[in-house]
Amino acid sequence: MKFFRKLKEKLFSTSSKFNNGLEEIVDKQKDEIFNQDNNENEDSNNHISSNMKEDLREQKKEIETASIKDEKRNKVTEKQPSFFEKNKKTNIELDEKQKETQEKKPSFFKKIIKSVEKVTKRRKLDDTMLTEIEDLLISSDLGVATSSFIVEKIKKENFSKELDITQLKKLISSAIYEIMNAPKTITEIKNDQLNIWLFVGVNGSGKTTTIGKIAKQEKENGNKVILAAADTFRAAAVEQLSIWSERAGIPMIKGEEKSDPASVVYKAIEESKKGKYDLLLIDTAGRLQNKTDLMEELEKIIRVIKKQDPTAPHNCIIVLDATSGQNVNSQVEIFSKTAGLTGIVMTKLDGTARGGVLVSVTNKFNLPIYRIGLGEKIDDLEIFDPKLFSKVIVGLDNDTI
Ligand SMILES: Nc1nc2c(ncn2[C@@H]2O[C@H](COP(=O)(O)OP(=O)(O)OP(=O)(O)O)[C@@H](O)[C@H]2O)c(=O)[nH]1
Ligand SMILES: [Mg+2]
Repeated sequence: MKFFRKLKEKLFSTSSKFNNGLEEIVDKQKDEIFNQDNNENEDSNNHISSNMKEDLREQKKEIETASIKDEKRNKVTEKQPSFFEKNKKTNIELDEKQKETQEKKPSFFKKIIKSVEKVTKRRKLDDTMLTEIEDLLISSDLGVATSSFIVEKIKKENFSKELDITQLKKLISSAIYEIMNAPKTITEIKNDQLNIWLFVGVNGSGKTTTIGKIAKQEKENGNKVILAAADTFRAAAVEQLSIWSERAGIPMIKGEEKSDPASVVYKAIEESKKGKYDLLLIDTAGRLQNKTDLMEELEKIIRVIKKQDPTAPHNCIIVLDATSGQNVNSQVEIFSKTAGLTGIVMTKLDGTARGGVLVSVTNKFNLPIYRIGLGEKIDDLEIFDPKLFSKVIVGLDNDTI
């Protein structure tokens, strides 16, 4: 599937971190097995089942027996000159046998090495391994609560089982899917009315870019779309939105520089109604969630919207930058209180190893992920697919699960 490939490529940084981390965790088994072999009497707090140990001992014995046989054959061969003189026929037979053994040797050893590798790349799920998985999840920005939820879930049904890397990935993936799959969607566009969507978030999270991308998508869906440049804070912000409006071929309403953003919103709603638009996308200035004056300005914008349509804004979408990691949690918390969020767009999932933050924020706030941003171009905005996401993030292929 084309989209799976794109998602895999764009989420490479996050998924390769997971992949390498999980491989390291399962691979630890290897070192432990050889340590165990070197020190039979040491306390066996090393996650190897007795069956696996037995297998390895047998394989080791086979290798030893094979090399003893080889040694014996070599000794016979060394003695051969005088022996061969007496019986040339036996000499030829022995030569052939030795050749045969040498030819067989590589595949024999290869087989053993392969089976050793296969056995060593499984690990018994115990508390140590669970802690290592939890640490990896936390370091991949899933947050402490979500990571421990996932680990508890895996522990419940799989404790003491011997797991290989794919099994482990599948368990984590299905736990992530469970979190991401709750049926949550943002408010659909209603016919025969102006739908007002407000975009909020901290500075530089990707609001303006996301609005440009959504405008194009919704225009292609057959909606009559208009933009409002309610970021009057910076002159460049209006200019930036107008570039997107041109790119998407969509009109834009703006106000005077440094004018009250609420007044721009008022004007935009009036004109959108007059022009019988289906969808008004409002761009706002980036504001840090801890700046109370700016949060009050946002409240004023919402009051103005509600005066013109008490059911609006029909969606209030927070745009979050995935590279901010766990900081997005406090952003969602505070913007939720001020603006009553209905959905999330997570941008910059491309090129960051912090994609796990999407799982954490969904688990914590139960808000729908409306779209994900996978790049700076107009088409780099995708519908969020929890099934694909949960596979890609742990490095599974599409045909697994
Ligand atoms: N790689 C990548 N970059 C993105 C994405 N979305 C936005 N950006 C970039 O992030 C930077 C900030 O984007 P803006 O759209 O200006 O962010 P903003 O939230 O409007 O910023 P302010 O208006 O200053 O608060 C720009 O350089 C965008 O090109 C994304 O999904 N991936
Ligand atoms: Mg902006």
